[in-house]
Amino acid sequence: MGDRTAYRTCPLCEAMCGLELTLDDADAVTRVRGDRDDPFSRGFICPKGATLGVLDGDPDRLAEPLVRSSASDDWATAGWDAAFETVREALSGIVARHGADAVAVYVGNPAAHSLAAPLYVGAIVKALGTRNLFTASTADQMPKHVACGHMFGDPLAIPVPDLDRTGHLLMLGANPLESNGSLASAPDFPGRLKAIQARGGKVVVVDPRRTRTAALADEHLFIRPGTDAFFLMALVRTLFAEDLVASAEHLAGRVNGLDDLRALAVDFAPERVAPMTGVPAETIRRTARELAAAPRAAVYGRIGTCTQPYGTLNSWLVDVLNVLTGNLDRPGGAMFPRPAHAPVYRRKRPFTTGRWRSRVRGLPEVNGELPVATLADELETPGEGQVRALITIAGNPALSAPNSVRLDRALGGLEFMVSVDPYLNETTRHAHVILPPPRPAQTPHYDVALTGLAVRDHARYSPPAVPLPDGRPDEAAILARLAVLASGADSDPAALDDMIITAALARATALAGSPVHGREPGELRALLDGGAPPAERRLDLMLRLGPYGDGFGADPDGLTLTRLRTEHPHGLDLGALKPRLDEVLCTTSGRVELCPSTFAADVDRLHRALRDPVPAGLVLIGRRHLRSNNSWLHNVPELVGGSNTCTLQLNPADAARLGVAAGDAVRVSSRTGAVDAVAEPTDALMPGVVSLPHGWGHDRPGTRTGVARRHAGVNVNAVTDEREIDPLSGNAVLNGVPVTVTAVTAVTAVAAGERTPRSSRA
Ligand SMILES: Nc1nc2c(c(=O)[nH]1)N[C@H]1C(S)=C(S)[C@@H](COP(=O)(O)OP(=O)(O)OC[C@H]3O[C@@H](n4cnc5c(=O)[nH]c(N)nc54)[C@H](O)[C@@H]3O)O[C@H]1N2
Ligand SMILES: Nc1nc2c(c(=O)[nH]1)N[C@H]1C(S)=C(S)[C@@H](COP(=O)(O)OP(=O)(O)OC[C@H]3O[C@@H](n4cnc5c(=O)[nH]c(N)nc54)[C@H](O)[C@@H]3O)O[C@H]1N2
Ligand code: SF4
Ligand SMILES: [Mo]
Repeated sequence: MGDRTAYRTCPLCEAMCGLELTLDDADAVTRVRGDRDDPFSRGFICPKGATLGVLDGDPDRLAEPLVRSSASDDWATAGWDAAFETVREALSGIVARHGADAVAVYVGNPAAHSLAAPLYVGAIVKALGTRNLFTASTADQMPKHVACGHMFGDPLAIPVPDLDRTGHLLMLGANPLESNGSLASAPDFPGRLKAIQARGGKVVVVDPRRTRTAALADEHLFIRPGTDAFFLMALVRTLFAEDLVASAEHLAGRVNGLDDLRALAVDFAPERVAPMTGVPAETIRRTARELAAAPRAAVYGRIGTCTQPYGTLNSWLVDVLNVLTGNLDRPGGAMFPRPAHAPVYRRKRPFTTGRWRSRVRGLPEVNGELPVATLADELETPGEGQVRALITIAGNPALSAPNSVRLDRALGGLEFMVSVDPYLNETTRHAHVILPPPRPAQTPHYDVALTGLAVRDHARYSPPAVPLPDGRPDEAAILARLAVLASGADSDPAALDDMIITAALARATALAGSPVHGREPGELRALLDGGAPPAERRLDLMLRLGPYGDGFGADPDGLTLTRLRTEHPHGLDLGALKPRLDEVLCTTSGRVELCPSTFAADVDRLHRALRDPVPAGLVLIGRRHLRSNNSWLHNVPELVGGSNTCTLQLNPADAARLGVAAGDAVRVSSRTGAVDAVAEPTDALMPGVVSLPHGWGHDRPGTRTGVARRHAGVNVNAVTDEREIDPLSGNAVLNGVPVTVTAVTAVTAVAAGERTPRSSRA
């Protein structure tokens, strides 16, 4: 037969590059290249995507379900039916004894890169009836959802910088040269930044570390971790004070709260915030002036601005600046993508949070979930409503959550845990049943979650490149079956999809403004591709009701899944971002809320902090490396080693003061714990700031990831603090963590760099 080619969207990061896979006779992926005909990524690929074949063929990837007997703690492989039956029995028993909230769900990052999870996780949670949903979002972007929820009415309406047309980009807390971008999907982010410069534009990076992105930028401002809100407030205040607020015509009459905002910002003079932020007052003023003067500018804040005590204020102020400079919803500014699968008509409900609260700490629900920072509390604290069972889907909270050492311990105390995950790793070792999804090459792909954040509208569907063996469920089927058994039923999972499709059609036909308003749901149902797998049928439905869809025949030239698959195997370009504020706005007032009262009240914390002395002492920040991805690519030999090392970076002045040199072992301690790592002095770090990457610490017993174990590194989340959160979003504080650093002689855990630490003090 020989080699064959298949096209597939890369599922590893938010850039969503199109890949060209070469497969051999045995269906192994032998080569991965960037797909040059992909209209979105145009052939771009990074070292991670290039090793997708190695990941796909990883011998440690689980091929069958594993079931652990509580008595012996030994794992045994099991058939799918038997494994699901074990799950059903355990969950139904726990729900019967302790109620619905006794079962919690944790959903991790790869879920956002799949077709299956966005389609079925909601059904699982609904079937369980639990209020205990936790996701990686509260260790990531939840502040942005809260900010957009209050400002625009929709927590998913997140404006992205129009990278390809902007002339000025002010970027805070993002390092796309390593991360490839986040909440702004842009293959070849580095190339797009260089293009801004080539057009004569300017890129400004605000970061406590001189990252590769900062080095590429025209200007880099060091900022003390956790103080962006003061800096952003001072920019807002400068725009008002110097009469630089744009009277953008397209926003006239569409914005509330301008006067409240002006009054709120008065106290944040650049001179006042300079000692706190470390950014000189004159630099703050100039930054504001340049932002205002640029004909097309965008402000973009990412994880460095979210995972800190003022995460929501930061996320809000970023878009406040986009509004004040007239750049919201205009080309070259900050714009709302228009994904092909998301209907533009919908019922509008005002955004609220706190519809329920977490049992132990009383933290408000946000977006239907509770903060991962309180998951351990819910597992450990006895009493009615205590979590006794956990379903994890594509998550590794035993490494990724704040104070994950505590969480790791708490996972060990669960009555029952089931994990949908391809690996037996730090988290899933606590499970009683592991249900592994198939290889990426066997998995269909469409980016439900991420196309809404792309800097260019497009749609792309990848069919599985390799068929599944008979009886082997794909991830959608695994999750559908979990949803069905979570409801206590024993029915066919296909019935679940039918129910969801029926409900969606009923809603769409009833809603004025929908392309199928007034039609007969049964008639539309019959038009869906009956031969397609259930997840694909649902995707077809979404595309047909979407803004480019065929509206079930209303627009014969419109999009269907069949058309996308057969006519656009490399993906369909849907053009540059388009102004669409009217389509997304759904606040009660029908306007952009520039100064929501919840945010204004939270500004009190900034006032209080400004009255206190500027905190002294070292603070810890994170770090991402290009050839890594959170906790789960360290089993790919091609990606570990080299620059991808788990070292503690610190400023040479701090190193000298502490008496440590490059290669020395240091201990990083905080309220929650301590880790030992190898010191790497570098003036890329601002004085007073130290940095460790996350996702390491693969030395725990009972895992089956051989390569990762040999490159274990240490887990930074042993020293992050689950008590510290952004109160409005519940988001974890993972940056700006107060730590002490000391030189050590005996090393308990060696960093992933493979260099043996030598001691500085005998
Ligand atoms: N200190 C610190 N902590 C952090 C961060 C930080 O910057 N600093 N970053 C935070 C951020 S942004 C995030 S998103 C979280 C990530 O936190 P998590 O999502 O909890 O962790 P990941 O490391 O992404 O683990 C992903 C898991 O999914 C599994 N997996 C991979 N592919 C698939 C698949 O196709 N299907 C299924 N079912 N499973 C799959 C992997 O084996 C792994 O177990 O970490 C957070 N934690
Ligand atoms: N190679 C690689 N790519 C990834 C990932 C990965 O682990 N590795 N993870 C993926 C995930 S889950 C996500 S969410 C994205 C994240 O994508 P990005 O947001 O681009 O992530 P980082 O590279 O961590 O960049 C955050 C930057 O914030 C800086 N920072 C820390 N504290 C502060 C602060 O208080 N203020 C300011 N202004 N800056 C601060 C850090 O120094 C860092 O440079 O990346 C994704 N892509
Ligand atoms: S940039 Fe992201 S999406 Fe593109 S190839 Fe690399 S890992 Fe995959
Ligand atoms: Mo993330």
